[in-house]
Amino acid sequence: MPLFDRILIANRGEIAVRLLRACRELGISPVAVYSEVDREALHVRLADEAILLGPAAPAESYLNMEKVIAAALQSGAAAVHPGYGFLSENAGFARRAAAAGLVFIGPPPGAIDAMGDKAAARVLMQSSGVPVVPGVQDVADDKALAKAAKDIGFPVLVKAAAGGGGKGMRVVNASADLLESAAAARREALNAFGDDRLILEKYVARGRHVEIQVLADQHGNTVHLFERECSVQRRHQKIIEETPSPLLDDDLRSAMGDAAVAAAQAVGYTNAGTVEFIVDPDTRAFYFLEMNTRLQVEHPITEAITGLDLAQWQIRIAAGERLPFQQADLTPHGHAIECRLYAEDPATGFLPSTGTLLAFDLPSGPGVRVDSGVTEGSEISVHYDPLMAKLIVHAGDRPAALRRMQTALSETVVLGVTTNREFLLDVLQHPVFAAGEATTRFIEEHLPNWRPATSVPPAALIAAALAELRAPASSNGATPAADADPYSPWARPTGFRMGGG
Ligand code: MV4
Repeated sequence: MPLFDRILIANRGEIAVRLLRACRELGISPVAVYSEVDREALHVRLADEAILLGPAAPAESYLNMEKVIAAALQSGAAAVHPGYGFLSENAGFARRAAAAGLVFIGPPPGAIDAMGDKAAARVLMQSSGVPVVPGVQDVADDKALAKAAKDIGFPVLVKAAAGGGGKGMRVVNASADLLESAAAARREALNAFGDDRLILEKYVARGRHVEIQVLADQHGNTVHLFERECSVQRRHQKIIEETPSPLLDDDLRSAMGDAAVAAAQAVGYTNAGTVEFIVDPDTRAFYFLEMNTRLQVEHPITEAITGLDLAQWQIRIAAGERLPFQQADLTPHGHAIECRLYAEDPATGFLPSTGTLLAFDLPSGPGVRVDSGVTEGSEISVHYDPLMAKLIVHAGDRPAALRRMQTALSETVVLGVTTNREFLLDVLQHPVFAAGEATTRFIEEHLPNWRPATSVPPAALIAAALAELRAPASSNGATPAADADPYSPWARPTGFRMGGG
């Protein structure tokens, strides 16, 4: 008996492909959805059935709850997996899916809501014994704000209570800037979330961003699957993630793991989730930042060191299965690193780079995994996230994993769009990163205004060269005529090529 007969994958790109594979391996028929610009996309080709949602704009396709639920019902799917982004952390969508008789493959809507409100989450975490950054969550007026900031001590961080992932966040270094920054943050938060409440926290500068993966079934079993270090980010976009974190020892790992499990249990969490912490490398104190109530982009490195398929476990848990292991049964193995290959141009300040993929050669070999949503010929458009592929390596220890990633990136060839490949190689080779000491300020402090060492020829030139290579205009001996040598094995109809001998 399969867990579900059919599952609708409400996403696109590499994560849709990843989830389609999980369905197949569980004997479940995967159904894709797509927008008008994704008709030829890989996730559409790999699905059993694909349903058109509408125009490219997310609001008219992947973000449209009504259309996604209608597609699920039309296909006869029993469950819907939201992937990451889009509808994945939308409690309203989880409720509407359930009301339509669909299993939402994710946490209960109440847990999404509880973690979505950063002010309420801070209070709940504190009362659950999970350390939070010194700060306040209810500042009635400017006077109370000024007093709170003075008590906390500068620098402070102003965050939108309804925000997350760094949206609506502002560092304030001195009291003179406080009220202006707070007012700007309020406007931004009101605009983006329709909610202008703020929280104020001590800013842990040069901290380490370490997150803990949790997994909880619907029978009261919650475990953690160790940490991922994600300190290397550019404008809150993660670039490189690794596990184990070079900063943690077994005691700190265990304490953070326990705190993450407590955080999950405090909101009645089930399914896969991630508890984000900031760690002060000087004191080794750790503080809860937020919980991401979805499968994350960087989940494959956890799969590498645990040997568990997180996407499959999400489906099993949603179907009501019990986790067959306890915390004591889990041991991490080796070291895993992920690099995100983005279609973006370092020369324009990392703006998305669009175009047709003229060549797309991906690495392989022992301990190398590639999760990609595109192939040669794919169009990289402005409509969606510019993540093209994730390169994941696994090796016995960190130095071996670093060399394996450098090899994988060296094998990677992308023509037609500009990528961050060279930037990734330079981060890996930087002595601070190589020493395992990169903080959340690594890029701004060590690679500001980065430029590639070599320039890439224009796409038109590459296209012309590739066209010539693949379909030569004049015969140059590269493809000899079949009758040139009647004794050539290539001309024989029953030769070794036919597999007959
Ligand atoms: C912080 C912090 C330091 N101190 N909060 C960033 C995303 C969101 N999840 C919370 N984030 C942070 N919150 C306090 N009190 C550091 C980060 C942070 C960060 C900040 C600036 C630039 C890059 C960063 C990368 C990861 C985390």
